[in-house]
Amino acid sequence: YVDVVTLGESMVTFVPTRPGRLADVPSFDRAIGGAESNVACALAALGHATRWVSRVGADGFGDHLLARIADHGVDVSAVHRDPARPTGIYFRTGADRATGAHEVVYYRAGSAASAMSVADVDQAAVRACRVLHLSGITAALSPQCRELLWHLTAPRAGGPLISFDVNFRPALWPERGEAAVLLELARRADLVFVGADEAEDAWGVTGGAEAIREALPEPGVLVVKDGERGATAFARGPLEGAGADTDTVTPGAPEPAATVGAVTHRVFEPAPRVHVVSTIGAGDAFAAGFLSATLRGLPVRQRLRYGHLAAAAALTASTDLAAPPGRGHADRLVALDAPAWG
Ligand code: KDG
Repeated sequence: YVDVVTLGESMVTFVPTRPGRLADVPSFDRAIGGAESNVACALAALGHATRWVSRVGADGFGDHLLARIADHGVDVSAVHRDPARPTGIYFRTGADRATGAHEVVYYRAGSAASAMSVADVDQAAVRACRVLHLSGITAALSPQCRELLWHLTAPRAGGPLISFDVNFRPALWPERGEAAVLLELARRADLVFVGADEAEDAWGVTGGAEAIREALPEPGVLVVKDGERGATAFARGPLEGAGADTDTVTPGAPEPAATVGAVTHRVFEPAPRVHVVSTIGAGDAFAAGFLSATLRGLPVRQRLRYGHLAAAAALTASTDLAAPPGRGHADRLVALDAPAWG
């Protein structure tokens, strides 16, 4: 039994040794990427027992991923090796100075992880935890991966809390169709992370956090991230730790039937200002920080602050995965009052 299980594809990541376009750069450094294993590694660094469930090829890149992720203290014993399919890889540039954008090229079609399925994944290994963290990337990998997500998020009584990061990756949805799938998966989760930009790109929802909550009233906790501005959490009570430092919301629109009578708390927490080196991996770090504070029963505002601190560590590193601040240090920072926050 562990605190958190994350499930999803990881890839060996190649990052150029110098700035420039993929067309021009002469050489690459090898690193690791994969949204869900990034979350697992950051949670392990924050002191939680964590397992990552996936498939990798029976190749050198699979060996590398398993060894590096295990080095972070994550249990990889439920990862299956596939002798017939390769480990996914991807290449990306650093952030473009003018636009902040990255060039990203995936080589993952037909990968070992894209063959994850209900039959292949050890269901006991996935469910023996307090939180199961999933993301929308898996839904884009293959029909059987999507089926696996439907299975894991099916209406349930008991079992782990389901955490879902929408993680809309347009390059993985060439035939579109993401809107309905990602919305339905988010509706089935207990805790959802979504960027305001993602909600607009995937669902056409504009109007910020309130509009997203209206489109997505089901999850007990919804976190809307608004880049450098900050993040808003909506938490429907009674929620452990949702206590005194939240603002009670009386929504303009009536609450849906399932939540009539329940109080919704809304908390906005500005993000600290940092010098951004690369945004890749920041969302994963944020999810890990928020989940860590949730597991510890901290108030919602401190969960957001933990998310921001972990994200700040990722934003100031060039790799997808960066070590979050140590727990003792982070505990002191999240307990500080203004002006440190906002
Ligand atoms: O969130 C960071 C991830 O996007 C990166 O590590 C690679 O998992 C990845 C993906 O599918 O884009």
